[in-house]
This record gives sequence, C-alpha cells and structure tokens, in this order.
Amino acid sequence: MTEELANKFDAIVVGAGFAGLYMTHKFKSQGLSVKTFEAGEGVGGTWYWNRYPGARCDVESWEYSFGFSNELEQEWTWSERYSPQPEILKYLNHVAKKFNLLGHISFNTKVVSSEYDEQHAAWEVTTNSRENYKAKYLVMATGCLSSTNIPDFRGLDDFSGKTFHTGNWPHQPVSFKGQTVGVVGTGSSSIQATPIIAEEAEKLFVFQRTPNWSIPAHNEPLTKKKSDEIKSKYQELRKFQLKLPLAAQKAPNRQSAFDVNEQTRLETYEKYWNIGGLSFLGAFRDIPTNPEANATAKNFIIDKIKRVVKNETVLNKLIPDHHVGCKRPCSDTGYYETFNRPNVELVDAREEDIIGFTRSGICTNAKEYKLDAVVFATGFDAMTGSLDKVNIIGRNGLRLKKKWEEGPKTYLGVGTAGFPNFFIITGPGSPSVLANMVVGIEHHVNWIGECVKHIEENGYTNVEVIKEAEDNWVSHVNEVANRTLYTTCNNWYLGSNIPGKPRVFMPYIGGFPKYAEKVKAIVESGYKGFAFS
Ligand code: N01
Repeated sequence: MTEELANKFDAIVVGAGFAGLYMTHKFKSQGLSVKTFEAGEGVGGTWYWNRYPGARCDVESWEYSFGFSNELEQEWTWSERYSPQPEILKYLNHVAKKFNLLGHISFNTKVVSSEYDEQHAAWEVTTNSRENYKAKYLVMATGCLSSTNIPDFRGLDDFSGKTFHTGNWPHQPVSFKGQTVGVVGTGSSSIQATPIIAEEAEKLFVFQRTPNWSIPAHNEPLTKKKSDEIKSKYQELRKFQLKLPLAAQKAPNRQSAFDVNEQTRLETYEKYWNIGGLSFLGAFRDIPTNPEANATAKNFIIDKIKRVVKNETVLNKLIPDHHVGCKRPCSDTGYYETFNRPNVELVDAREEDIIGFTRSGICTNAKEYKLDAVVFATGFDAMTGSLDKVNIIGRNGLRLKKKWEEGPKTYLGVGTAGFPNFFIITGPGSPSVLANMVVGIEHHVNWIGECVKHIEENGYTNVEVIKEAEDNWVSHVNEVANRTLYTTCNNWYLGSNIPGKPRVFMPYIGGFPKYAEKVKAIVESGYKGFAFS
C-alpha cells in the first residue's frame, strides 16, 4: 500500500456524509491509506446542511441507519419513528468517533478539481486552499441532493430582509417571531418547514408554483418496547428490507388497483394511508405505471385533503394535477392543516407569477408582498450538481461535465467510461434517491471495497468502465423510466427544475432488489462491462 506521505494516499473520498463516512471506514479497514475532504465544519453531509425547522427523515429511523456493524445497531437508540435532523447528525458524529474516522477527514475543505494523471495512473486532487493530493482511487461521496438551487429572481440582491435556503440553514437559532415570512416552494423541505414556521411567524405567505401530493407521516415516539423489538431482530428486518423495491417501508401490495372492487380498493388505500408516509405508494402495484390506477390513488388523497382544508379556494389550489409519485411525494405532519390558520396565506405562483424581488419583498404580476424574511425551499441541482462543481478530468483531458452535457452517463451508477479508478456513490443510473439512501450507500461502498480488493489482489493498476456496457446501461435506465408515469411531469429526477439542464431521467427506477441482482450477476461473471489493466 502507498505510504501516507507527501499528500499521497491510496484513496481520496470527497464528502463526509453517510456515504463518505462508510467509504472511509471501509478503505481504512482494508488497510488502505485514505484521505477524506469535507466542505462543512463537521460530518453529516445532507444532515449537516439541512437544519431547517421540521427537518426529519421520511424513512423510518431504524431503516435509515447503518447495518454494517451489529455493535452500532445495538448501542444506538432512536427516539422517534422518523428521526429529526439533530438526532441523525448526532448519530453520524457517533459513527465518526466510534470508527476513528475523524483523523482522516479534512474539514472546511472543498475539492475544486480532480485530474487523472495517465503517466502515474493516479488522481491529482486540488482543494480550495490550493493544496494538491494524489491517490490511486477517487470516490465521490458528494450526495444526490447537496447542490442548493436558488432561482435567479430579478432584484434578489436588493431585498433588505433576510434570506435562507432550507439546504444551507444557519447553525445559530433563527427566530421568525413577529415577522412576515415568505416560503418559496412546496416540495418535501417546504412541507416539513411550513407548519413550524407558521406557528412562530406573525404572518406566512407560501408561494406555490406546483402543488405536491403529501401523505401524513404518522410520526410517533419510539417506545423502549418497540426499540428493543427492532434490536432483537435487526438482521431479519434488514434481510427483508433488501427484498423491497424501495429497500424500506412496508411490503407493497402485488395487486392491481383493478383486481379488487371499489370498496376493497378504498379499504386498501385506507390501510396504507394509516401506515403513514411513502408506503402509501405501495397500495397497488400499478400506481406508478397505469394512469387509471394512479387516478384512483389521486381521488383517495383528494378526499383526505378535502376533509382537512376548510377554505374551498385554497383547497382547490392545493390539489395537484400531476400523477401521484411523478414529483417525489412528501410526508408531512400537519401540512394541510396549516392552511386553516388565520396567519397563513397560499399564493398561487402559477396564477400570479413571481416577477422578482423589491427592497421590501416579493413582487408577483398581481401585487407586492412585503416580507421580513424569505425561505427558499427551492430544492437542488440534483444528482449531477455536486459533481459538476468539481472540475473532474479523466483520460485524454475529458471533462466529466462535458461528457455529461446531454445527461449523465454511467455504468450501474458507480463508474463512467474514460475515468479509471473513479467511483461515484449512489450516482445517476443507480436506485439512489428512489430507494432508501442508506441501503444504496452501503451497497455501493461494499461493492467499491470488493472491486478495489480485486484490483489489489490481482496486481492490476486500473478498473475502467467499458463504453458499450455504459451505453447499454444508460438505455436500460431510460427504458425502465419510460415505462412509468414518472417522466410525465416536471421533477428533479428529470433535471427539469434547473433551467438549461437536459431532460433525462437520472435515477434507476427498476427497484433496489432488481438492481442488486444485476450488480451481483455482473460481479459473478467476472465484472462484465469493466476492464481491468
Ligand atoms: O426541493 P423540491 P425540496 N418559482 O425540488 C419550487 C429530499 N428531501 O428541497 O414544482 C417558484 O422538491 C418548486 O416548484 P415546481 C426529497 O427527495 C427529503 O423540497 O418546480 N417556485 C418546488 O415546489 C425531496 O424530493 C426530505 O413548480 C419554485 C420547490 O421549489 C428532495 O429532497 C425532506 C421555483 C422545490 O421542491 C428535494 O426537496 C426534504 C421558482 N422559480 C427533502 N423554483 C425528507 O426526508 C423552484 N420552485 C422528508
């Protein structure tokens, strides 16, 4: 193994969230020297940056946790069914300390460029402090939703109030007491933050361009009894989890919405609704693929919203017109109820376009809204945004950003042709955001660990994706996506929230078990589609 000398390492990992931490641990336990760079002041990735009011996971706590260490599973106790952000961050700090990872991480350090040096078969990495590092392997653990997006609103710099982005929230407490606040956006972040901001602010305007479907989370404290029960059968639960398309949630129903009569259909929806959160999408197998089946799910949710929202005009504005699931659905606690509050007003940004900012607020083509503070819950340049920010240059001067200008191209979402010994954790082309992220991360880290072992044990220098395998995989990813309704609206899976981004469905939607099966078969066939030299 390479000496940890003169900034030279066996492996460099970019990012210290769930993915970067486990990758660092994996390399370390394989006896490799590893350096990890993290832009934040501490570990946590997504859970370090997204500190907005109400931020919590919508995958159950035990499912959204590492399974690689039995000891870790037993010593950590989650307090709620869905963990709040501070608790997940605490967990990741615990992981970093427990596995002695902190000494490998340089914090407050951004990787600005990474270039493959053909002559020395190594990656040259440059940080924002202009330091250079070299490594045989480079792993991007930069996350799928970490590059924040603030739309280019006219006059934003003139606004004299405070502005926030949910994905880059201050570390000091923020108070909206006595203030008039505007929240822009109605995706998952807004749907979690809005009810809490509404309780504190004097007046809240929610600027909604597209309503989204939301299902109550039914969050609750995790009792000692429940927690002990989970701990007593972790292995069994995790095995079962790997068989589920989302690698989480409750087992989906295999029936079509039309295999049953209307009464049974409603009872089934009620059953899945009562489970809470995204499990609802598993009520019938054809919700994601058949518009008529999807419409039955829509009607059920609409009926639920109608029972909550009192003002009919507001109610009508809150009902989405896209297929359930096309935009990533949300899981909420009291979102629709918030619109019954006298201090909350829904602004339909489709009816009255946001023209821009003035010194004192937001201007639509109907009126000016005077605001003390604006919260941008406007999402992320998903999946490729964080990779694009690093100038990654592979063989023959090929820039990753250039290679991907018509959409990301990977093989299995872990590698891309022309970039030897370069790995992406939960990259485009893998289930990633369409399944439990922690399961996807563990799967990729384990795979990368095994692949690197294979290289080292066989005395190879490089592993590289074969272009033909990549082309076939990209076609397959598109083909599977086109069989669903997920390509029928504007969503960040397609990059359509970012002006100018090519409209390409980025994650693999075939489900985690199918993906894992394919990856396993590829390894067993001698890493078909990868060339070792
Ligand atoms: O971002 P989003 P997010 N003018 O992209 C609106 C994960 N997550 O941060 O739909 C006006 O979903 C935009 O409107 P439209 C989860 O995977 C998970 O909320 O483009 N509005 C939309 O309403 C999630 O999907 C959790 O018309 C503008 C909103 O901003 C992903 O992160 C919690 C606009 C952006 O919604 C991203 O969620 C939070 C403009 N110019 C996040 N530009 C949990 O685990 C954008 N918008 C629970």
